[in-house]
Amino acid sequence: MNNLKTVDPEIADLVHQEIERQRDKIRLIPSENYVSSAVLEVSGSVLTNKYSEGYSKKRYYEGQQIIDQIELKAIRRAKALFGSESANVQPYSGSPANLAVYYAFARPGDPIMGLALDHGGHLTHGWGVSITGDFFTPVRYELHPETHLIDYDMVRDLALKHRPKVIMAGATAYPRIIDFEIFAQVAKEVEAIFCVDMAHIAGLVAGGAHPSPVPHADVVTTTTHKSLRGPRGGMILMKKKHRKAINKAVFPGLQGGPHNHTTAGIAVALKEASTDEFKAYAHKIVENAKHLAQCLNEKGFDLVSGGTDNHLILVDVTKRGTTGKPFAKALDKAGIVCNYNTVPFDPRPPFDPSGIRLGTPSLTSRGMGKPEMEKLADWMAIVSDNLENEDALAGIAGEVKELCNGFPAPGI
Ligand code: DSN
Repeated sequence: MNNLKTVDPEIADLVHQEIERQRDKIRLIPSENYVSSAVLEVSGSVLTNKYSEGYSKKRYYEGQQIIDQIELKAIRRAKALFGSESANVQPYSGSPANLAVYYAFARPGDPIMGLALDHGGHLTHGWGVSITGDFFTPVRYELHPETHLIDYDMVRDLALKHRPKVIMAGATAYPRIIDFEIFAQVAKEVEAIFCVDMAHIAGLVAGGAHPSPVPHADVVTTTTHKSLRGPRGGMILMKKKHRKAINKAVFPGLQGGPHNHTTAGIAVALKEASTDEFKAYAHKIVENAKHLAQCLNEKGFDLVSGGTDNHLILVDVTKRGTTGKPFAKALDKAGIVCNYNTVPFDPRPPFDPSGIRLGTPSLTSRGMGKPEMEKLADWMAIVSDNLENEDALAGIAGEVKELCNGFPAPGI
């Protein structure tokens, strides 16, 4: 970054510090990853200089000879990788992608249905502080109080009662496989559009490590930067019959010009995700998550639903005499980065909830495996017994850094 160093040494220094942070810590936030050097290069390329409102061959500005080819390649690769009939690669991220779906199929005040945020859903699945819960009428299904699995009876009952225009499946903090077939049946019964937000699991779906929602859903939204390991961006896959409505909702409905440097980054990530190497990566993410879950169980941690089927683990830490926030902060000091998170039916407030949320996409990108999951569980147990012991936390941070040295991160 020699040019950056010359022009703006302060920002250059901060970027360098972030590189070191990402290099020296174990990153367990399940929505984060390390993109490849190829994705980084194209994301910082001259493609950022071009405006291209519209879609390929139907743009509002001239000079699209190259951009059209890039966007069409991204679309073709998305369709091929996920087996979808159509794709829109322009959403700026997951939230605009979800908003585009509601805008395409519902009018203000119409009911839309999604998993409650405090049960693992996302803000844009109709939570009150989001435009999606404010401009539409949210109907929220929850998890079953005993199993902590999605309460599919509740989904059906609420759908029959409220007749939502859109039924959203997908989650940000749900460690189990979602039964897309049941959702599709319910949506059919009430004539709703069935949308799956697969942002968290897109990489697992691409690699065949999680059932695909594409055959079941009318529309599938996703971010491109989580387990899919692409740049910060969004994508919508859909049945051909919904292409016109979705494209119109994305542009001109919600957005202006697409971020072409991101579109190219998505194209590159989709190419990478169609390799056998990526398939192995996707399966390894799940294997690591299951092993980490088992090791944490053995250390006496209380896991929501008892374990995991995907990339994510939700831990209720209250039985270890702490709460989510102080534990997450102590872990960070020990070089292990996660986020505090509510657990289902959490009696505690979201700013200091009962749990933490862990995920394995990033550490798997570094090539870590079972022995490292065992070490990680050991460290987490020690941290939980030494929340305020700065020396112990600093000692673990040193060991974590040493371990990380042996597992270089992509792009760094
Ligand atoms: N912020 C993302 C996550 O961490 O799950 C969801 O968009």
